Amino acid sequence: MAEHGFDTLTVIGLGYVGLPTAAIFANQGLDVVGVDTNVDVVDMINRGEVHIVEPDLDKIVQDAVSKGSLRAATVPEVADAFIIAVPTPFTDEDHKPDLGYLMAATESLAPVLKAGDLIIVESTVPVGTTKAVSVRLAALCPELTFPHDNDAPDIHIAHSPERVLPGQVIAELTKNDRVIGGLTPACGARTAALYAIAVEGQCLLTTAATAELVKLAENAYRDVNIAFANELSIISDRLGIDPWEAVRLANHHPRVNILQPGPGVGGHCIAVDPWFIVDSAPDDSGLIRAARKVNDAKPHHLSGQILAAAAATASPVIACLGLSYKADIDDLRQSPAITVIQDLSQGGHAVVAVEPHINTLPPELDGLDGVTLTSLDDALNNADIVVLLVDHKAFKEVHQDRLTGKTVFDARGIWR
Ligand code: SAJ
Repeated sequence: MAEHGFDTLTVIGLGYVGLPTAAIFANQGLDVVGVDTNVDVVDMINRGEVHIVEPDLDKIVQDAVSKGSLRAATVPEVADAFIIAVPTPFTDEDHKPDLGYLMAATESLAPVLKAGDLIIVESTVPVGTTKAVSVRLAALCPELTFPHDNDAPDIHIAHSPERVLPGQVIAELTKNDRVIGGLTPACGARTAALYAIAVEGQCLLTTAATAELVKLAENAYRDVNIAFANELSIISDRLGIDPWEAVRLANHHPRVNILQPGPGVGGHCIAVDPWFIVDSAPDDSGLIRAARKVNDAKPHHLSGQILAAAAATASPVIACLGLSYKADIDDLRQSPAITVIQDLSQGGHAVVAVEPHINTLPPELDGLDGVTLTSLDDALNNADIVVLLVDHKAFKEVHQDRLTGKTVFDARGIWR
């Protein structure tokens, strides 16, 4: 056994957090198995390929697979430590946390657990979930003791939320400080020992419940601040003021740092996690709920403006540039761009969508009346109205001459 106490690691969930985490530990000399229920993903990774657009990820995965220190499988294997990094979405109807993937991942560990193992929940979860993981495993593994009711348990369990920013995951995985909440202090210390193998940032120890709230608070903080910028932009529209200029000038104040208005907030984190706080304390979370509503309403505000312009043009072709939830990635989850296009299609308009990072329309848009996916060139040649929804690099480089004579909505403020 290596001096730090870990030879083998199993990472459950090979998404944008789990896969780079697995590769980074494998490149530090651990024998790592990555687990995913998607067989195509498992096969790709075992060929040394990746299924996610993320700078440098392909290289570190290829390195680890070719060295033999990383392989993928569909079920967990025996290991010294387990990291759970599966999605924790919300239910569409009432914004309740959906812990189905997390509990399935938890239960999948029961057949392989042995005394001395460490389990780390990296998925973002409502307060109390890490303890619930321990309680569930205790029910499934009566021969082992667990930390929710034992100070010297056979199994250590902690929450250490991921904090990486898509687009710069590899650097942030190693450099960011980590909050580590053990169910007992020993659980926290053991978790810090594991991360110390690969993380240069500080490991900050606390309780599991505090770590759970810290992660939710980080994303709710950002959501509230983006909501402020988005509300300011709606006010600016009404007053005929350029919101990006107003934000830029306000930010010259030494204690003001307003975020950027945009078409709304997307992604599987900031648009989701604040609801976990609202769900835990519905009567005390008015500001957090209001911010979610402002950001969810923003794409409809934008589509209302576009529909008004379209009504003044005979049979307009509307080009929508960008489908992903933010720049230079291929992730379309909760993307405000999709909502805008759905609204425009419902308004009966022809929409040509451009997204350099995908080849086919996503299910939410596929089959919608008048919506097609095309190239940037084609869209700019044929459109009467051009809507910039994502500040992808390729769109920043569009020459202003290409927009002459067209009605332009720049929802990211990059063509001003
Ligand atoms: N956005 C704006 N204006 C801004 C900043 C962002 O409209 O000034 C929009 C983006 O376009 C996007 C959305 O907000 O639609 C979210 O993007 P983001 O870049 O703010 O965040 P994510 O969702 O990609 O990643 C966040 C990060 N959290 C924080 O910055 C507090 C990341 O560190 C977390 O690890 C990640 O959530 C997560 O997985 O929880």
